[in-house]
Amino acid sequence: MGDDVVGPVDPMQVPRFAGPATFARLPTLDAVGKAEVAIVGVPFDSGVVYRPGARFGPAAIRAGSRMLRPYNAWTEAEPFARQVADAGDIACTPFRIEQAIGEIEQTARQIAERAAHVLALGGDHTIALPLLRAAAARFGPLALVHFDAHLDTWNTYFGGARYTHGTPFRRAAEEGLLDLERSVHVGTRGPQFSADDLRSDAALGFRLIDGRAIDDRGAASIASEIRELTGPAHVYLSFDIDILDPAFAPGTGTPEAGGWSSREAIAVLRGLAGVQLAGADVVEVAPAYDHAEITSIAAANIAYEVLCLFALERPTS
Ligand SMILES: [Mn+2]
Repeated sequence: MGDDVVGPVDPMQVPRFAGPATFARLPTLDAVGKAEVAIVGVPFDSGVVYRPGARFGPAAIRAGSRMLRPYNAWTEAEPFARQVADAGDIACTPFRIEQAIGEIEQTARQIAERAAHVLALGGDHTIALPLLRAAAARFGPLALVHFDAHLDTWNTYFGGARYTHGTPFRRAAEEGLLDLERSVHVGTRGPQFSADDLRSDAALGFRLIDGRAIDDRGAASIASEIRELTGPAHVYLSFDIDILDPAFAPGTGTPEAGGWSSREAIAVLRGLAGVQLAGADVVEVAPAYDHAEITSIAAANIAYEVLCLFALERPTS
């Protein structure tokens, strides 16, 4: 760790159940001024079509992150060796979705002035759109690697609602935020409205690695395909916790049976070492439906693996 890097609170000095309520008990962004990666909570859930409650996701994920340790023995990443800091929560209105989207984008842009990368903790999946806007403003169109039970490229809900947690990636595609030749949905499963859902998603240009691939060919093959697809492009990684089976993530807004285990998801993420990660989010943790912190601990560990990918990214030359 560099001399000027401030790491997590030492668990040999302060017990893990004490100390600051930041992610992994890291310093705040205000305390350190600048960071390689800023973690920010986005407590917004007004875009959900089923169970609300992801506004409490950031606090739950932070609570689930208290056991994280600074060395990933399986990828040899040291995610906190460069400065990682907790930027707190973005204040956004729960009443008007389009206003909230603007507030999230604006605050994400402000945080990006003090951090090379932003990792957001949701919040429902609506937040990916303003986060992508902010990231694309800096990095250009992004290769999207989207882990989710759902496509999230539906067009509208309820007579024309365009900004919801089921539509962010159609809006992002329309706005030119994505490199659609290098973007992929991973883990998709569950019933669709019709075959048109898949056809219209493919017509936008997304690749699909559906949920069965984990059984048919395994984590290493999935990770390899994602690495080949994204190549040297800047990647935005969006991780909806509902890619996990409800047994591994009961605390979420739109659960679907038959999902991945947390072990499988972590294996795929570890296989992505070397992708050029620009930004990321972990979304849809709704702790009111959780039990014994199952979902929030899984989400915290997913966020940790994403931080390891930032630490392992190819050096920019
Ligand atoms: Mn989603």
